[in-house]
Amino acid sequence: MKKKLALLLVAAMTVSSLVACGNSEAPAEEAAAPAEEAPAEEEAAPAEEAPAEEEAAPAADGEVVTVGFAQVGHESDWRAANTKNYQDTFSAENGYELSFVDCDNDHAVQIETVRGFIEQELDYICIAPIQSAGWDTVLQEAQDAGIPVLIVDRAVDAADTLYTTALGCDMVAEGEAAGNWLAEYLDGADANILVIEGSVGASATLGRTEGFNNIVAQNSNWKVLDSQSGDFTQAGGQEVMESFIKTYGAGNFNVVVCQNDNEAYGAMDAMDAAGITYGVDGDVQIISFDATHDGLQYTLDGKITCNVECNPLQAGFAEEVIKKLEAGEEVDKWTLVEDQAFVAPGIESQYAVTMSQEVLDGRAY
Ligand code: GYE
Repeated sequence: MKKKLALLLVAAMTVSSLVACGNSEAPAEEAAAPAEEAPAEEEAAPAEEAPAEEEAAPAADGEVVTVGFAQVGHESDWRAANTKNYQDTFSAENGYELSFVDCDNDHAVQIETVRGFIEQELDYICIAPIQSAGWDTVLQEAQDAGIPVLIVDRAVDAADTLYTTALGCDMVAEGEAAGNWLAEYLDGADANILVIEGSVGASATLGRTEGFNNIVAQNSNWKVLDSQSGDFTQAGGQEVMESFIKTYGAGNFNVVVCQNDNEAYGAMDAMDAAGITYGVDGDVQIISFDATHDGLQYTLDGKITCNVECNPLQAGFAEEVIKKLEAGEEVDKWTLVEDQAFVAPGIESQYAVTMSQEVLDGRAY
């Protein structure tokens, strides 16, 4: 069932508008042609490096397994680590042909990308959904074509009968972890909170917002003054924070929740420019999500007081599912990628690990 010829054709085609680089928001192309990108050719594996053992090969028959990955985009450090992890895992050396497409945060492009994968009759399709809504039709198409679909990182609203498996972090639990830590830290003190949300309609945004709001509801002296999307980017975080500062004024808020590290960097720049102090010794406590290496450096430095992890190294989970399917085994409908929260040095928390240089040194992304 492996479509080698189709793959060769795919390899010859490149839709350059989708080979995104830099942080510019490319205008949405009308969802025209299916968006294929040439599978990343591994720097030709040296001949002497023969594949280790037969049973290590993912395909039972020794054939290359073709995998399409419709990735969200390149909005954050988290995303870059996630992309690299997929490219490293689904490599030629490991017996895969990966068709990777950066969908540049455009839902229509992502749908057409999946349609392209279906047309190419790839063996497996991984989708990191930009938004959770709007998936029923194309998932049905994949199912009709008999191609297993893995929903990765973010979730979809569609019935779980429309895809094979889903994997990722529990975003609601992440939001609740942030809220629980804040309640413990403030110990009854008032909170005037500004929230910089992630991309509109993304399950990561919806879940973190819902989870945090669950804890807000338990604290009558907490007030969420405003909640706006920073699109998971540094520029977005900075822009939203600048407008918050204009609207609410320094001194009128003491907590800023950024739904990812890149937004936190932008928010810190905006507060620096406005002369607002933040961090454990400042007037404003910053909560962030992702806990990437740089985000955790800021946590170690006491600038981001609490950073809730979401582990981007998820490709191994996807590969495990694919290996099981190749072997004709049953797979779980849902795989949880576990995470934990981190707090600045000097803070003890039942909800989070106190940051240290050692923790930072062990961070691979
Ligand atoms: O938090 C953010 C990225 O879906 C969990 O997407 C992911 C989020 C992550 O852009 O940095």
